[in-house]
Amino acid sequence: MQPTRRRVLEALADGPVTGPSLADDLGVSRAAIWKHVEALREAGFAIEDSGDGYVLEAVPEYGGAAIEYGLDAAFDVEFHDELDSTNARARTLAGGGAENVVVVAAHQTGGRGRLDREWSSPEGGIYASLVIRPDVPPASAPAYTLAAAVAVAETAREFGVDARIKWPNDVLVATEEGEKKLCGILTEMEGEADRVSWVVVGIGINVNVAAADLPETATSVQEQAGAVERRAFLQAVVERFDDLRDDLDAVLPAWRELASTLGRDVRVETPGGVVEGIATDVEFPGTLLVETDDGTQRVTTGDCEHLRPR
Ligand code: BT5
Repeated sequence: MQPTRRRVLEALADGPVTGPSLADDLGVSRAAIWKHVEALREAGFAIEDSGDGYVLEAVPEYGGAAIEYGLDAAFDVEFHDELDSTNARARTLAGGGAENVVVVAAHQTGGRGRLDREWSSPEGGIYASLVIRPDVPPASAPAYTLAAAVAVAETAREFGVDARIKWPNDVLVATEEGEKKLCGILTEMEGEADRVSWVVVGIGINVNVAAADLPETATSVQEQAGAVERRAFLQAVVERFDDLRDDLDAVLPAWRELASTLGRDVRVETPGGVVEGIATDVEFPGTLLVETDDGTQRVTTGDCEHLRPR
């Protein structure tokens, strides 16, 4: 958000405040204040003009300004009502040098999972891609996928959903019909041999979406706990991710706490073949340890299936 607009909004939240006094405080014209107020109203902020001045009555449920308002993380928000894929847009921004931006779309027309699978992206869900430029070797990049899974699972739990993480990138909920997927994460990156240039962490979360509008294997926050404020949900995810990206040592312990995969019989389809056994642990940056008949195998990438219900 443009800095003056942010300051106007903050002043209105502490209001009532009159246009002239706000203009004085911020060192801008009264006309400029009026323009900011109108723009904020257009973005959905309810701003009343009481006898004593302007006051902020309500913040919109979602939208770029709404997400930025009160966000306690070093990210700018780029919001679109519609995009083919927030990851595609984020990659373009990253290629142009952007950093610490979160691209958000109200819905996607070409949302993608791993291996170019489709990601169903109806209105009501959260579709967000974070662009970061961490000073780490490319081998560390998977840690950001795990960090995002932790951020989403912890947030979902705060909002009343019994969410757990399936290695490496799914947030699931155990239901009577088996485990159902609440969120998927798609991390993409570009880098040199020894240093990452950029990482895009794409997060799709089924929030205020009816189960009927999702694949059969999916569930939503709405289905599990009722509709929630997407703005607050996404803010919590971005804030937690922001903390973890600066403290990668904290990722694995938090991930283990929330993992549904550890201790389970798993079948992992890797590019090098199928690995079956008991998942015993994860190692930095996100390697799964599987105890097989032939000893411990370390799996860095693949599709993991939980073989038996917990
Ligand atoms: C993922 O892939 O789980 C990563 C999904 C990442 C989506 C986000 S949305 C914002 C950003 N922009 C994008 O274009 N992508 C990212 P994968 O592990 O390959 O799982 C894909 C599979 O999940 C599909 O083949 C379906 O079976 C299933 N699926 C599709 N849409 C779903 C949904 N909305 N909820 C749950 N499962 C879904």
